[in-house]
Amino acid sequence: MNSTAKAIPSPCLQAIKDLLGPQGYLESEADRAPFEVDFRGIHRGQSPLIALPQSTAEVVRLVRYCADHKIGIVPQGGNTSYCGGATPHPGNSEIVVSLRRMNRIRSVDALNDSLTADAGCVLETLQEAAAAANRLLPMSLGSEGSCTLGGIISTNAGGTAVLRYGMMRDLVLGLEVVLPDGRVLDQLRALRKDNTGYDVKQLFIGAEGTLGIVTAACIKLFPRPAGMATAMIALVSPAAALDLLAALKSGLGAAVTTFEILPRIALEFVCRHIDGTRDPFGAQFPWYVLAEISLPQADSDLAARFESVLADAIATGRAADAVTATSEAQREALWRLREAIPEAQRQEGAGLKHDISVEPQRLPQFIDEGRALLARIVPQARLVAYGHLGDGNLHFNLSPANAADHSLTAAADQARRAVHDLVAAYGGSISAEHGIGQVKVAELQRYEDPVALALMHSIKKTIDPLGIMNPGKVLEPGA
Ligand code: 2HG
Ligand code: ZN
Repeated sequence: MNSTAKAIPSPCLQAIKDLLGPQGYLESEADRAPFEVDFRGIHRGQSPLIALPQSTAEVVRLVRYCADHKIGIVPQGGNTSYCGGATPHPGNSEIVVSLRRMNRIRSVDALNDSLTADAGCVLETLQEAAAAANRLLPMSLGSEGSCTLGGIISTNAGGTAVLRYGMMRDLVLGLEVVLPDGRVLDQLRALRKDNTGYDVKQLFIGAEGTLGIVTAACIKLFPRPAGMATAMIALVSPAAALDLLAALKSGLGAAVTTFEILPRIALEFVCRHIDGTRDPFGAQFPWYVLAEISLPQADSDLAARFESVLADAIATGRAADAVTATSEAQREALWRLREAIPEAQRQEGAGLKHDISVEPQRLPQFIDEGRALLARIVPQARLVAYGHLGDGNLHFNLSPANAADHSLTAAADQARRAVHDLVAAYGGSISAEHGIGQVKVAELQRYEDPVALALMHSIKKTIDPLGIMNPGKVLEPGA
């Protein structure tokens, strides 16, 4: 099943509509439109019907029907995939399934630090429910106001606190998944310990909907931080940033929650395009880090200890300057400088994104080599390398020189190949947090360990022999 598959015949569409009931689908062109294009407007497809099931039982009926008639299914959460992972192919051969009507929080257990909810719940709503129980749901990312629990599980989302709490994979305790043949994998448990054979649920985390539809999940909560300190630190180089990270880790240990790096050009983009932002420093520096530390208990000493590590870093030349937030408003203003980078970069013209990771200590050298490579291939383009330094994950992005510069678009394939070859030489990942979707299917095929790739294909064939689940995403169909 692929993009050349036939359009779904009308009698099948009618049967699906009957099965879901009048509230259970969207059909008009205007209603379907937002589901047929990714949020960046790069990938466009067609789905004759957007299914909106309201229960796991309805998802089961829908999936069974699609399996019987070999109809492709594209699960879609908040539709913020960077890789076209939730966009249907053209040709009206696939049904988009949105669980947005399945948005019930089933339970919040403060004793076991866990939350169980339907997959259609929006992340922000879950964060609020955790906070109401005096707990922290540590997953936090730019799209938290729209992304859904099912989406962040299916894409194994990262966000800005991975350093401390891990990725989504680390936060899931239990899952409920409707398999491509309509069976339900019922592992919706809040067990902290379960060593019974293979951890099957992990297969569905990060599978981008290619193995089934996640319908509910139980996730870990944590104590709410009572003590927190945030600073932006100016630095001369990424190597100096890593030195600072080491100093923070030895001075404050597990309290280090966020360590995000941004180059001068990213700060300039943000200050140029995003209302209400400004450079917090009086002078210009080549690099900046947004660092945040947090502790579950109130600690009057925390800010002082943080500041003393920073003061020491400045005194010893590891850092050039630092600005510490003294109010929540200042904290938000510093965070805005980091979180607004994708939007600000978008406004600088059609760019090229690389979501890469290498071991953190190798990043400075990677940046130098990558910059030199790109200077040869796309000399006019501007490198905007920023991201989750503490996780070894950089968005090694490029922006054109100006609106008239089309050299980047023309040489995009060559530039991408060069960056990914370099990543491979460093033993890194060509998709650290955004997944594969439809954009990186060939890249996965090219760079993944062949044994791992063969296992992935066998798993896909075993769980989805008809290839109806998110066809053509992650793996080449029928390969
Ligand atoms: C971020 O870290 C996101 O801000 C987006 O992962 C990265 O737009 C990007 O390249
Ligand atoms: Zn990121």
